Amino acid sequence: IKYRFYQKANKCAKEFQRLKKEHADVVLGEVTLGQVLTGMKGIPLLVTDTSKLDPAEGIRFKGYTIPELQEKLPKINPDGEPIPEGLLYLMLIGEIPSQEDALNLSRDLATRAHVPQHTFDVIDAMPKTSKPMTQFSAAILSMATESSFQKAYRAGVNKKYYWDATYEDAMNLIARLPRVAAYIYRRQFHNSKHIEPNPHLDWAGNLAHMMGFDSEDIRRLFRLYMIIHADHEGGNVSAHTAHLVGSALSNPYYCYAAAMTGLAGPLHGLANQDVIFWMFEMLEELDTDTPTDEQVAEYCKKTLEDGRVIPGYGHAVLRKTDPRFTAQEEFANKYIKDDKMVNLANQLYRVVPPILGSVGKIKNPWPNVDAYSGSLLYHYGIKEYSFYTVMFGVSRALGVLASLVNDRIYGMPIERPTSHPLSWFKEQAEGK
Ligand code: AMX
Repeated sequence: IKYRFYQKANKCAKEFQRLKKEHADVVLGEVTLGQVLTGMKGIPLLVTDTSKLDPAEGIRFKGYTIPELQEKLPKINPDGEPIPEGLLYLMLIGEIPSQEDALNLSRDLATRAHVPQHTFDVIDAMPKTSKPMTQFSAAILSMATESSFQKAYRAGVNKKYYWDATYEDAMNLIARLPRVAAYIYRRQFHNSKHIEPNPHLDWAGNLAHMMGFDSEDIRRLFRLYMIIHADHEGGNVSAHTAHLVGSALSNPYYCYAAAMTGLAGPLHGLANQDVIFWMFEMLEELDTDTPTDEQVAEYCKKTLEDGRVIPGYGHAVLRKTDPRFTAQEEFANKYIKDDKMVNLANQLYRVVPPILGSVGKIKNPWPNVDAYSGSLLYHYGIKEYSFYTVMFGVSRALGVLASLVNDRIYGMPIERPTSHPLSWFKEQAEGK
């Protein structure tokens, strides 16, 4: 797999270097003050090959939509969802893998899954009051002791081989994350009664197993979950953070720990916890499990009046319903009958968009991935929602770390945009 990756990526690396040399003066567009003051939205600044996000259509991974991936990627169970290892292969190599390729990658990850004891010690040393995402980020950072990249750099390896050690770190880290996540889950919510990995299970199935869930239904959900959260092009906070930190040649463990502290923000990955928290808050305040549309609408308006966001709705790029939301909605329609939280997620989809649309300033009133994921996990018995963002973090490693290996094989330089005091921008807009 590594050799196949090298053959494909090396061609792109040469293209990257050629474009840099021959076309550095090409103008890509102009930057408005509005873009600077609204989080650099829409400025084409990053090279990311794993996936591309279209505002209307949503995400494509190497050109494939989510429904196409569900159809084409290899499955273990023909009635189930594809295994995420197939998506990792696609993002690394650019081709839909055969069943054998996906299973080989799965086995490769299983052989890399050993987590060092000191990582468990670091987790155990933290108070149980520390958030699961705090424990997750610290655990990832603690594994930097194992970094091949750090060792290679110290040994003076030529920079044209940095990608090789980065690849090793990326694959080792991806392989270990399910064990680390499940350890945090069992420590926090199951009295530290840990469950050893089963080397015969796939990556997502093993995460479910180590968390204590062994049904085929949950494996199906986890495989879908791990695929839809795996990547969202390069500009989102977690992906961009890993890329930025990596541009200083920090090792992949540092990069991904930093990315996870970004994912832990409520406007990004923490929204998947906030949604379910807010839904329960609503049911409690309305004192019913089956509120009317009018009651839900009133509650949403109150949330806005209180100066809070409606979690799970809106997006910095998307301008339509997120296809990751739709994939989960279809999953629920197929496999779940009459569940309180799933019903409420469906009801919110009816009620929230017109309310957000009427506010005026909100560019996208439609739901994102986080509006549904918590309801599904809750339905299948994973009720500890302070853990949900950790699951997002396990999945996001697939795309972000595949991109990081690309960054090193392309020979990407240190990232260093220019900043100015506010007065400079004022002068540009209004003169002295
Ligand atoms: N509820 C209330 N207000 C919202 C809103 C929502 N769901 N979405 C956007 N707005 C507000 C913004 O806060 C902003 O207000 P301001 O001008 O007073 O600062 C205004 O509308 C314009 O924002 P925007 O250009 O439409 O969105 P953005 O790119 O600034 O922010 C996002 C995007 C996702 C942070 C925002 O929609 C939001 O806060 N949503 C709720 C949190 C959420 O679901 N996050 C998860 C996103 C997906 C992910 O990363 N997992």
